Amino acid sequence: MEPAYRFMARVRLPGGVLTPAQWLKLDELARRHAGESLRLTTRQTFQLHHVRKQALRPVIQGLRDVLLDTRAACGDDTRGVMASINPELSVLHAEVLALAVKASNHAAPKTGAYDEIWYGAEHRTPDGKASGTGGKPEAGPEEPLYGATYLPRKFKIGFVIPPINDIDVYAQDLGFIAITDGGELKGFNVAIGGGMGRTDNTPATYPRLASVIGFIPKDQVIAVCDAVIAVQRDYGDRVDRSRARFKYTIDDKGLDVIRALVEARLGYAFEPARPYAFTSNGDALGWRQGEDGRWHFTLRVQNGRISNFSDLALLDALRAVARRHTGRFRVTPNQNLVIADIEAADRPAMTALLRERGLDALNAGSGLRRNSMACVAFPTCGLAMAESERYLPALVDKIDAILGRHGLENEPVTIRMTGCPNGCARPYIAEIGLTGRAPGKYNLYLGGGFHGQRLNKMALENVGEQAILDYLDGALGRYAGERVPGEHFGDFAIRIGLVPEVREGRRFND
Ligand code: SRM
Ligand code: SF4
Repeated sequence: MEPAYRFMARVRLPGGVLTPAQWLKLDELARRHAGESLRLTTRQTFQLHHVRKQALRPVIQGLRDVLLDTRAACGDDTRGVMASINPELSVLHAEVLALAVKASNHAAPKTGAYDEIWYGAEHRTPDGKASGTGGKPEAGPEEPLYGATYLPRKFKIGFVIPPINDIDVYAQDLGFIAITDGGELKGFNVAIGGGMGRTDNTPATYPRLASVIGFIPKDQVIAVCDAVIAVQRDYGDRVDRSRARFKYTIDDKGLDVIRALVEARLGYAFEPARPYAFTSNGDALGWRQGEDGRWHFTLRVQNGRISNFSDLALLDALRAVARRHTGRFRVTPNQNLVIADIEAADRPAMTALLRERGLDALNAGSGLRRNSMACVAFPTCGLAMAESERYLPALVDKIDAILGRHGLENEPVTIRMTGCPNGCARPYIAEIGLTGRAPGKYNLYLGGGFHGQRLNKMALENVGEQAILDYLDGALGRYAGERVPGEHFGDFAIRIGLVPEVREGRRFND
């Protein structure tokens, strides 16, 4: 008898876009195999938790029925490729999404092992003998991008459309910042070397924001992916996994050296980066109209968790929406959901359905709650040291009371919590960041940039709830009284010296 092993399955969903039929299949698989729960992630996809080992094949084959898979969702390869949501920019979104899908398909490992293991597919050796059915396993062609050794570590790609930095482009190993002219996509500024993960009490590990190294025309995206990934494959640290991410390769060898290596592979130099501006990294909730006239409703999903809760049957409600919906869904990088591409004539019926099912009420809440995000942590994450998803809503209730006392309840402030220093909810670029140290204990960080442009800095180490609330009461009280018009809390925290500004990842632990 084998122990009842349980697994998490993560779907590959470039740009977070899916059809209602795909939603209904995910819903069915969640009900049958994953504890009646779906989890939207910070990289715009779905996780199914608590999947029994025997159910993994039915789950992965069920995904295949609706043209989904879990390829490269984990492992030392190119992970889920992100793309900005921005519902208002329909044409640009479609073009950038297509590039994100192309990059994801291009970078997914080409091995036949996935099909063999999960679909039971039979592979044939060059002399025509079957493998995977008791025959001698096929040696398999070498991976065109990954070679025999894959990458030293995970590698993350994202496409962003200014002015909304919803994907947190500076947290990507390789980020493409869309540059437009008169609404037409011209190309991308390329940003390299972003990442969040760190280890407590290990100063050699740190979060780092990606560096913008130049501009490329849009037809160069795949070539740039190949060149940058190859440089990390060949120069990344394969000895110390805690320093194997691309950000350390760049800092250890020097940005100019890495840029030159990438350019040598491309056979040309980057053009100078072109101007762009971001305004926020959050989602604009509620109804928006695209330039093609169709409507989009962005729904806040608390920490991405979709279950039938005691006060709201969210899984059932979204199944009802999927049954009615004729457009698409978009998972946002902030763990929210866009019910997208609704024809104007269908909007009244969708509005009524959202109200009837209690979904419209989910978008209420303070500016802090609307900009909050937590990683999964307990009970499923084996690396968690403290609660996150299950705790942040209660902590926000308490901070909301403080905000109310200071008249700040509508002020947008980003708060992100993780159950350990790995940073899965990108906490080191939040205005208020919390990372777990032990049950009930967190590091508190302040001073992150409102649109993801600046790292924050530790203000309190390894403290409990009351210390966090007391500190925030003082800091937010001063913010209410002393801020200059339009000043964000993160900027304020630095201006008045609550924490020093972190200009470089390497200085994060100073
Ligand atoms: Fe993550 C590992 C959950 C986005 C940095 N992450 C994990 C694992 C798989 C734990 C493990 O390795 O055993 C977590 C599964 C928990 C569970 O029970 O489901 C986990 N990460 C998540 C998700 C689900 C968080 C969420 O609440 O949404 C996100 C899934 C993304 C996806 O759909 O692909 C998630 N993880 C991120 C991000 C944010 C991002 O990519 O934009 C980061 C920071 C960015 C970065 O990579 O630097 C992130 N996860 C990590 C790390 C630290 C990597 C490092 O460089 O040190 C680990 C641990 C590791 O790789 O060793 C990790
Ligand atoms: Fe788990 Fe840590 Fe990632 Fe949270 S940040 S999901 S606790 S690995």
